[in-house]
Amino acid sequence: MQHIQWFPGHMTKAMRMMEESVRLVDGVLVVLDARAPAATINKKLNRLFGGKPVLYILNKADLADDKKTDASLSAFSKAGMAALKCAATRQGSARAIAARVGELLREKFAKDEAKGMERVPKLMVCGVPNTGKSSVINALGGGKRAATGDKAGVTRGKQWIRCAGFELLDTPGTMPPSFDDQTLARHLAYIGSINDDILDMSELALEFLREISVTYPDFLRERYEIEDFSSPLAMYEQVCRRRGFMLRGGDFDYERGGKAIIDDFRKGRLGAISLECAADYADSLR
Ligand SMILES: Nc1nc2c(ncn2[C@@H]2O[C@H](COP(=O)(O)OP(=O)(O)OP(=O)(O)O)[C@@H](O)[C@H]2O)c(=O)[nH]1
Ligand SMILES: [Mg+2]
Repeated sequence: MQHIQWFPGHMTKAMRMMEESVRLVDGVLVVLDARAPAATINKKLNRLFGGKPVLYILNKADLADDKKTDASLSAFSKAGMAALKCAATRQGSARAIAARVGELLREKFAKDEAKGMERVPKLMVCGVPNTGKSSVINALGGGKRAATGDKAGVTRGKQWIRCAGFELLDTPGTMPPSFDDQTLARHLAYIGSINDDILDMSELALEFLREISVTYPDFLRERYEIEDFSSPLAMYEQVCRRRGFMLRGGDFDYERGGKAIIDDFRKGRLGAISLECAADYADSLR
């Protein structure tokens, strides 16, 4: 099985930049993927925040299994970590985030106001690649302020974005330097947080089918008409058959099949799927 490891040089630089920038902000927004809240927590980053208030945003909730998202929120709450779910690309997310940020910073800003200081809150927005950091900023800023894209590594340098209620610092996605847990590493690969160029998509698709056939078999039955769940390869070949991914001579086109499976998941075409629940990783959220 492929061992997933990805920590390009620009991430070391980005971590250093965040460590320096955190002193300039009032709080931090950590954008997680609601489908993989444990995989998208970078505990190395948590240590950089130096006691500043942190709000965890379980983004892409529209693609996730809502029951599991709610169970994850309970786990965060139990761990004493402020968290909310949202879909940054949908209407209404900005208001919910702004309200929670207001609560989180209330004390600090009440003190400042008492001293006659009036200013807008400064927030650093961070998280692993592709979780929707720039999309959260665009939601809060009301317009396309920051570049977004459906692959890992769209944002490179840091960028301050001024909007009505906040000053926001967009940062490049950063990864933990090593993945102790390869199950979580694969979850990062499924959601597009790891550069696809370093991944073996066929192997990834096999692993994905192995997992999802246990947690959401009905979705596989519905979309690909899979009936034989005896092995990941049998499922894989049924996907190729169903989607017409065949080569001349009657061989399966595994390459196209693998990409299609992962892409169907990323776009939510299989259904609302969560890969894990934060409650199952309660001891390793911070
Ligand atoms: N369905 C759905 N898609 C989203 C949501 N938020 C962001 N996206 C999409 O996810 C992709 C990544 O979003 P970005 O905002 O670029 O993510 P990022 O975290 O800034 O990514 P990097 O800068 O590469 O680290 C884009 O295609 C967005 O349109 C969401 O809540 N729901
Ligand atoms: Mg970005």
